[in-house]
This record gives sequence, structure tokens and C-alpha cells, in this order.
Amino acid sequence: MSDLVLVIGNKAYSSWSLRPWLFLKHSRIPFSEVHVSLDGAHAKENLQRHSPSGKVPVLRDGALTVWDSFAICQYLTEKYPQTLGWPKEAAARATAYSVAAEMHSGFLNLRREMPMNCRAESLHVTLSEDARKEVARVKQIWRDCRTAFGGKLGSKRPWLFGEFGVADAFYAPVALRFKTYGIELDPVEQAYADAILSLPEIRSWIDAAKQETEGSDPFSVGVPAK
Ligand SMILES: N[C@@H](CCC(=O)N[C@@H](CS)C(=O)NCC(=O)O)C(=O)O
Repeated sequence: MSDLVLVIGNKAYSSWSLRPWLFLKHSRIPFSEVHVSLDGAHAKENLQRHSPSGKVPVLRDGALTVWDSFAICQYLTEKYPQTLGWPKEAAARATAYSVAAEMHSGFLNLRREMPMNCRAESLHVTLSEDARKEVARVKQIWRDCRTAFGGKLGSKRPWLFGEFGVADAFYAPVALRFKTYGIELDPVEQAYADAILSLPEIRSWIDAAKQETEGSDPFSVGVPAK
């Protein structure tokens, strides 16, 4: 039995939890899950018990605790080099670091105005100018990476850099948000989003999110699109 334990938040809402969870599942690395609800009177206290930062995700590997989605994925790529979490080729790898880091540190408007909600479908929000620029930037990243690296001649793989990697795990919650909020995509962007959305691991995350009973009304943000 693996010593790895991933502490995650509500599957409906916790986009940061989804990233290392997806990377672990897709890489077939055995681990167990501990769920901490992000809602309720004792949420903060429970989070603090599991996490030095008071936030999820957190990975426990025996006595070691690793927190923050980026650090967890980096730790996993080092511990399990067979996962090919980062591309082998230096320029592709540098670009993969850049786009994953850009997601990790940016897109605050997009994240605030289009929160991940795996239980909701067809929501409509009126995005601010800043959020619209961030949506356009995500789409540009997907197109650029697919053109320059992922979709190179001969590659049948749908991912940003060839093999599924950390960068794909970092953009997976955005593909879910684009679907939930009905963001229009061009064919290249849509093909990438569809590849993410049809992963069996993503289907199983969404199914589990729909079974969760705790949390707010799924339509508390945005309104169902007509
Ligand atoms: N930079 C962190 C962000 C983690 C984060 O904000 N997690 C949210 C859940 S998606 C959380 O724990 N929120 C609880 C809180 O802030 O009290 C990461 O990449 O893991």
C-alpha cells in the first residue's frame, strides 16, 4: 500500500485540489484521499490540522508533508520520473514551467468571476474586461503550446506538450470552467478542452463532486444560461 495521502477540499469547488489529484491518477500513482470540507463552522480549524498553510491540497508521504499544488506536482515528478510530468526537451520544458507558473500565480479575475463548480451546468456570468482578457490569454496559451509543441508533426496526443503533464493538470480546471460558463472556443482550443473533459479521471472527479452533499447552492454564482 502506498504511503501517499492527498488531502483535498470539496471536489465540486476545489480547483487547486484537482490539479495534483489528476496528475496522480493519470500517472497511475497509488495514493489515498482525505477530504476536508471548505465549508462549515470548523472548516478553518480542520484545514489547519492538515495543512501548514491552512489550505488544500496537501500531500503526505510518510512523515513528509508537502503543500501547495505546484510544490506537490514538482515533488511527484522528482519522486516518480516515469510520470514525464515535464517535457524532456529543454525549450518545451521551460515553456511548460512558464505556463504552469502563470496559471499558479495569475488569472485572478477569471478565477474569481468563474469559480469552478463541478455540480453546475450552463451558468452565465457577465465577465469584467480584465477577466475577458484572461480568458483570451488562456486560449492563446493553449493554441501556442499545441502549435509549437503538443501538436507537432506525427503527434497524435492531444496535450499541450505531447505527453500529459503538470501543465495539462494545471489547465484542467479552466477547461471545466469554460464548459460550465459556456465560453466559446475555436476548433484547436475546443479539441484541447474536449481532451481534458473526456479523461476518465475527470469524469470520475465530476461524478464524485455530484455526490457531495456539503457546500453551497450550485447556482449561487452566475445564473443558469437560457
Ligand atoms: N497556492 C495554493 C492555493 C490553495 C488554495 O487556495 N486552496 C483553497 C481550496 S481550492 C483553500 O484551501 N481554501 C481555504 C482557505 O483559504 O481557507 C495551491 O496552489 O495549492
